[in-house]
Amino acid sequence: PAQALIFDLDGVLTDTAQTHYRAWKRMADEEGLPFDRHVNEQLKGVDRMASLEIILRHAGRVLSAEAKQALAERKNAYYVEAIAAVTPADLFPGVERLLEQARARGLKLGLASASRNAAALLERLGIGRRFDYIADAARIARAKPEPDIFLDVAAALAVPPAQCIGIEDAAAGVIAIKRAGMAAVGIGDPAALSGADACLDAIAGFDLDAFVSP
Ligand code: B16
Ligand code: MG
Repeated sequence: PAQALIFDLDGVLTDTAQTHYRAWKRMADEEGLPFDRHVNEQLKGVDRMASLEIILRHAGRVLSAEAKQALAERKNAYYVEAIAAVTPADLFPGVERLLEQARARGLKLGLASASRNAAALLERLGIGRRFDYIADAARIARAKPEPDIFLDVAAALAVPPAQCIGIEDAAAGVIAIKRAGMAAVGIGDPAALSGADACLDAIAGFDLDAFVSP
């Protein structure tokens, strides 16, 4: 039986996938880099620098390491500015109830977000204290789709990976969960998340009885 739920953040607990998109789009427009929602799909769950590399590759632009650093920092400044306005009302419906129910069943709760802004965002959302462990993306060796961040969370929770359920909205994240040897619940388009063991339209549809025996 499952002993832990390990959540992704952006696109699973709140709609910051949109916020990331708008911050990248603002920077890309300023730089004359073609960038749209189709390219953005490839950025979900991918870390900051790797996201920029995808945008630059798509635009056919080659830049120095310094120039890339500056663009990544500018995007992050736009993102940080946007999440300053986040409140608990920005949680997706059903998140607080799910966290409460999982806690009542004795499940451990972990967070496996590639975002270096994850802890700050959880505080803004008012759920920082609900998690037993929040991975520090800056200290994870290999990004999703490698399993490192999910394995780090499982180890910190002292739960074997086979007893963990990972919940992700990104293709790279679902692959990371499966490589970690966990069950994967995808949130979003099943066609984009084909490796998931189950797929839901939104986190509100997560039924603990269906995934975790009572
Ligand atoms: P930051 P997740 C990921 O978070 C986002 O999906 C991805 O779009 C973003 O580039 C990445 O975090 C890094 O975020 O620039 O704030 O460090 O989906 O893994 O919760
Ligand atoms: Mg995500």
